[in-house]
Amino acid sequence: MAKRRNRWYKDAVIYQVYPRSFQDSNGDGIGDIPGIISRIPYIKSLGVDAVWLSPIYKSPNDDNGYDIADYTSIMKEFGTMEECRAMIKAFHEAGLKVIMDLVINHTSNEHAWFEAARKDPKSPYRNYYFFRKGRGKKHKRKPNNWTSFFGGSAWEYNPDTDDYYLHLFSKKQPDLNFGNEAVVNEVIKIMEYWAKEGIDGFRCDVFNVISKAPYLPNGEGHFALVGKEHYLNGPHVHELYKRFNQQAFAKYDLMTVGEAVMMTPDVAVDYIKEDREELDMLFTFDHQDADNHLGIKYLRKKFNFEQFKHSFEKWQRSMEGVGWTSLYLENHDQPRSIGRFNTEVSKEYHDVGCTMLATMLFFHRGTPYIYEGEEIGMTGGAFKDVSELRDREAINMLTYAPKLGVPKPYIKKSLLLRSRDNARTPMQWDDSAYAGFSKQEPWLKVNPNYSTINVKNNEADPNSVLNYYRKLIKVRKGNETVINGTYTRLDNDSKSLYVYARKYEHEVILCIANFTKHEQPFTLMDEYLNKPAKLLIANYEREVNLASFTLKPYEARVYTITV
Ligand code: ISL
Ligand code: CA
Repeated sequence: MAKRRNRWYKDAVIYQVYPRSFQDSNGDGIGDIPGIISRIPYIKSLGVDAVWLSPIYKSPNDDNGYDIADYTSIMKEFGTMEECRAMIKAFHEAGLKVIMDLVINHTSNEHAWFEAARKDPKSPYRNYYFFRKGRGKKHKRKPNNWTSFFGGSAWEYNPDTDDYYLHLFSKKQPDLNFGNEAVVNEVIKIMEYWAKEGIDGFRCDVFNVISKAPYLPNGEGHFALVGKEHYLNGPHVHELYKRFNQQAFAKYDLMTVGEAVMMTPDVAVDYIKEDREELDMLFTFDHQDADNHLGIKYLRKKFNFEQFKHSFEKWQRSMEGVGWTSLYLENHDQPRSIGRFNTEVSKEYHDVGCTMLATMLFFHRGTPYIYEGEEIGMTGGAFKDVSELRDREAINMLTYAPKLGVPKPYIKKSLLLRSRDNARTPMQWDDSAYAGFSKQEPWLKVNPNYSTINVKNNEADPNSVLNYYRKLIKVRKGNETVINGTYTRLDNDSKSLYVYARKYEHEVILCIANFTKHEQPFTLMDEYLNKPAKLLIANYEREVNLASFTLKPYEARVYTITV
């Protein structure tokens, strides 16, 4: 069995690029590969080790590339395969690894497999998907009661063969049938294809929903994600990832991070325990749910600080001695973090809010991910009307949420505040028109605050959020305690502070973060009193007496203590 031993990602920081919104090179308002290439020096300057690119494959863009029409060619708006090769080469020459998005739960309905399957019940591709006759005498009822992540039934009628096909996401994203050996082999071929193109890893999209219970039984309940108990961590999922690991991930030395939908630590262990040889780490969501009900981001609730801290504590402790994990606050699906998690978008507290959150995140155990624009404190909230939104999920929610009894004005407000487009607005490079992202009006509105929040301004200011990130990344690099240390939460359920310690041999890293805009007293735990302590990093430049001091608004301070 091929075994991989170079676990470089444990000492790495990874930068996520959302290609559509990163840099347009040819003035069509859409980010592209030449645009990404032109910004490699910037990415390199952050001190990160790798990039994760959201999908760049051929796609009709119903879900911005998460609907793939051909896994081995490039979306025409983004460029060509040759340009893609040049990009991979350029990243490697800059010493950066490249992680590609692997979206295999579903293809686009414009994928050749689906086009063949849809038309002809005898097609060899028919069983690549889930086609089922409708229920009832006249076959008019959907094959089962499952609902889609994007709202509504998970079944779409196919007039060509008078039946339905399953789609857990949009109706343009039919689910692949991993019960079919041919599908498994096709997918392994795709992994091999990209491995041979020289990439260094995969971010596995919704990796834990790919194995469905045989016969697709009805699900329980009727609100959101009806049917989930029949596909979340489904019957053959471990077998599948073991095979992917043997035949691709380990064989080609690929790092993997699985996007884990509704994951719990006890289930996670089986995927990421090193001797299981399945995945390297997971993206989990618990901390994202501290300001919503039922894990649904549009059902707003007031930020629950204790829940937020508890989710970090829970995952940190349960993965200790078990397997690796990832750390993130933002990605292309989540609202921007500044303005969330008790921070605020205001002149006074924007920068400290951003740097506090980054500091708090970075000293946990795991690989930190930074989402494009997070490092300059880009904000959401640019949209004034839902007509400005482009995301398929948001558009669908407008129709489906009211059907589930969520009032329309409520869902509209939620979408303005939280829709995924909030994180997808064009990257703010400078204060020229369209933020230096494009010469033309971009596919999605630029946040008007680009005239102040942009890379150029951040570069010019030694105390900017951007320059703080650079410092933070450097400080974390090679730190054995950050990589290996145990985790203990030490804030006694404080309503204002998050305090935790990491311990490795005789070193403790103590991270103290004030999640409020008010001054807060801090007293050092007895066990660390009078021990040699050294400041590692802080987002206010000042000296304090660690034994007892008052934290400034959103202040974060990290110390190394010898014990
Ligand atoms: O963002 C969400 C809710 O608002 C999630 O439900 C999200 O859809 C889920 O985490 C899966 O996300 C991934 O797969 C989707 C794609 O739309 C997302 O962009 C991707 O990150 C389907 O491929
Ligand atoms: Ca372009």
